[in-house]
Amino acid sequence: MKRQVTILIIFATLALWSLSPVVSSQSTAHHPPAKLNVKDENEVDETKAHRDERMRWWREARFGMFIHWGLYAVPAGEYKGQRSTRIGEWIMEWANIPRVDYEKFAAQFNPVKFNAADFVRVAKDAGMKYIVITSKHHDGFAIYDSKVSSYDIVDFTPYRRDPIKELAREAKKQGLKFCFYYSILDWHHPSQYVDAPGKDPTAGNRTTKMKPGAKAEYITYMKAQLRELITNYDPAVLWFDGEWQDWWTEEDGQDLYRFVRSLKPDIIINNRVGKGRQGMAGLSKTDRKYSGDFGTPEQQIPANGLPGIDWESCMTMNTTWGYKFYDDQWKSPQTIIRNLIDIASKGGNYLLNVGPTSEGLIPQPSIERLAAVGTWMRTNGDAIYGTTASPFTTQLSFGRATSKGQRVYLHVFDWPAGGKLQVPSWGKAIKRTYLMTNPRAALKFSQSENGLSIDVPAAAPDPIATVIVLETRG
Ligand code: JFZ
Repeated sequence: MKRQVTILIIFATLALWSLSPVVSSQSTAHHPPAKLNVKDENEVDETKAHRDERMRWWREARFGMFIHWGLYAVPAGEYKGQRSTRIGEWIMEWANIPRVDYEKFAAQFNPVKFNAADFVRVAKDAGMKYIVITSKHHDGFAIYDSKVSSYDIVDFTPYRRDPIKELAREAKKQGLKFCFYYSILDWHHPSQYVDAPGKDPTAGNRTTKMKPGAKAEYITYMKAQLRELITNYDPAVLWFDGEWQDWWTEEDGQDLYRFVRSLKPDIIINNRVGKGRQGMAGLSKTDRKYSGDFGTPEQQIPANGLPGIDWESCMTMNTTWGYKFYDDQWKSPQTIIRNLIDIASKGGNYLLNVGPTSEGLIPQPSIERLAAVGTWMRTNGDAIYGTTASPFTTQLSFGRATSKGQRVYLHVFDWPAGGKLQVPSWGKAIKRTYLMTNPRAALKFSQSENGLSIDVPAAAPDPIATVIVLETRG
């Protein structure tokens, strides 16, 4: 025992020691690392230029793939004959499944059809620039090889392999950023239990209670897993979730944020690491400074963008994140493509979800929709990647706009009858205008104080969204 304590102390000292140079190289010379991510202009240890540099790839990317994959793919939305309109990855909660019973799904989690190269190819062909996959969801099950838990894919399933290792390698190989989701809420960890009427204490619940004295041990466990994730897979983003527990504080969030950045200084972390999130609208509250680099609207798009605020809307293609075999309420390709445009026109990113099966396949309706987005993006990607929000002060009646350098991109949803597109003025003179598909054929236009009138073809070249490029005079 005494020996274990000594060894622990040695390890802790080594760990702290090994961290310190990373932390200090991250912070500017005169600020102590403790102020990392205290986003007060007077206190930041990171200059605006440094932060812009850290966020650059993410801001340019605009479009990523969310993957919710875990044991919940086995019941796939049905338990003992019971189905629900609720989300699939919450089945341990809505079907009130005790830990010992939920664990049994692991015996059937055998994704032999999983192919990392195919997964990444599907994302890449859709025009996505990054992938965020659930390393551990609320159910506590690690989909990667964790050495600090046996509740993981290698130790607990017949698959006995680590699919995440392959996925991370493939993403790098194909030029996509690889990122992790990680849940703070944990329905399987012994530190937490459910205290709710009619609920099994070991089932899932929206909130858990923390056993007295167990929180430090749980945080140590989380940090050990996060250290594995960062050391072994080198993620570009950590996407936390499940932070709404009353036992999780903003101070805990700031500590966790610092910990993650100390392991990888240029990593990007969402606002669900702390307590800043304003409900499902997801942006950070403004009453004080909160931890996290970007806001996380969920299943919604903010009515207006917020200049200077980074955010990412995450959305499903049907109504669930984790696979449900009977959910057939699929959004149309048009809705998905227009959501991507709408989000970009407001200065945000779009994180679009797929929920693979327990065999390791992305559902065919998702594949088809992603292919349609890819077709649109191959022609029009320039009007999305690296763009910033619409320069217009009001929303355009016919669609949306994005901008980049000397160009404004009009995304026309509702094609005008009569061959003329009327565009409000925003104070810049237009040099030239053309369809994205045909840069050499200039469109005729006239400009006055009231705005711009462009001569366009009679019929919409692309009924989903036709991009018209405006070249401005600066
Ligand atoms: C969260 C997760 O719970 C969900 O499973 C999914 O991962 C999504 C991306 O993020 O969404 C929430 C967050 C909070 C609640 C419900 C869903 N809530 O408080 O009821």
